[in-house]
Amino acid sequence: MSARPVAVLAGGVGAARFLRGLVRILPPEEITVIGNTGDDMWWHGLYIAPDLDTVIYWLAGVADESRGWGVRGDTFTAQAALAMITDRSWFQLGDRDLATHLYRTGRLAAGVPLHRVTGELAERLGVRSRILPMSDARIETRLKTDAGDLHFQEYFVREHWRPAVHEIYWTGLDEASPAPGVAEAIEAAGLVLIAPSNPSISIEPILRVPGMRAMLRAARGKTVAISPLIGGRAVKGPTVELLRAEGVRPDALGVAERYQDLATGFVLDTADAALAPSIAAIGYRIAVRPTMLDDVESARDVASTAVNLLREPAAA
Ligand code: FO1
Repeated sequence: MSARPVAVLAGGVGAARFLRGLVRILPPEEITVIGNTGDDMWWHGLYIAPDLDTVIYWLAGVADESRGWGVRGDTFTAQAALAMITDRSWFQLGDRDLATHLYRTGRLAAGVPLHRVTGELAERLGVRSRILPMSDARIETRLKTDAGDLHFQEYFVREHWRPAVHEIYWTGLDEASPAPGVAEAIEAAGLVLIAPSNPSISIEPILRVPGMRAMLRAARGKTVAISPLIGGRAVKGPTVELLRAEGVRPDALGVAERYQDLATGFVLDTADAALAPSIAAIGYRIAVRPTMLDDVESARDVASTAVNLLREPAAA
């Protein structure tokens, strides 16, 4: 089975780190990223699309890789001036990052759909892979928590994901459909990858877009998921807390069970090797290897493991 072209379901930083490896082992032009837009937010009248921007900045080589989001070396002059005017300044916008938000907001106001604006931004920054939003519709991830009903960014950034979460839900799904190009990318793919993103808050929104789960179920035989947990812990962010809030086992087996109708391959971290038999028992082919993505080399290794997993003849 040829792995090309490849479609990747992606959230933010974890997916970006993985993609940085994938584009080094496959022609970037043969990769389509289907990105989460549930984190998106109107902020100071600007439309912010954090996961799409994070993937674009990392693939363009301009990301602030230590912070994970935003542009390397960015300044925050406008942000400091805003903080003098309003206390709604807990979500920091760098000056170079602002250019992205100003451009996108202007294009959306001119009636250009999000998938086209995202393509323009990716192309202008020299990204050769195709970056698609999961949908052009306005979909919002929200959480019912001890601190109230919060937008994802209020939970994640303003409240530093401290409040206990009782329910995760989405607005805008009813009238949503996959963005143009998404169905074709999944259909044409020789391989679909579920990036090591937060299953509850980055991958789940993509799956909830009407029609998406059915398309991905049909693609199950060519789909590989990379575990977002190492030794039962996330590299960063509320992955475990949110799996618990959903009543899902907060470990790699819980993630494998969650994806079992969508994927047939699973890349598992060596720290979780003991879970391999249970994951194989629910129908997966498994590769066990270190999945930390803290540098390009390890990202390349994880990416090639995922790309090759279904190509090897099934173990006797
Ligand atoms: N994350 C933060 O923790 N603090 C911020 O001030 C912040 C600003 C920000 C601006 C643009 C952008 O694209 C992302 C930003 N993020 C920030 C990350 C954002 O919360 C993402 O949604 C998460 O990385 C989850 O994907």
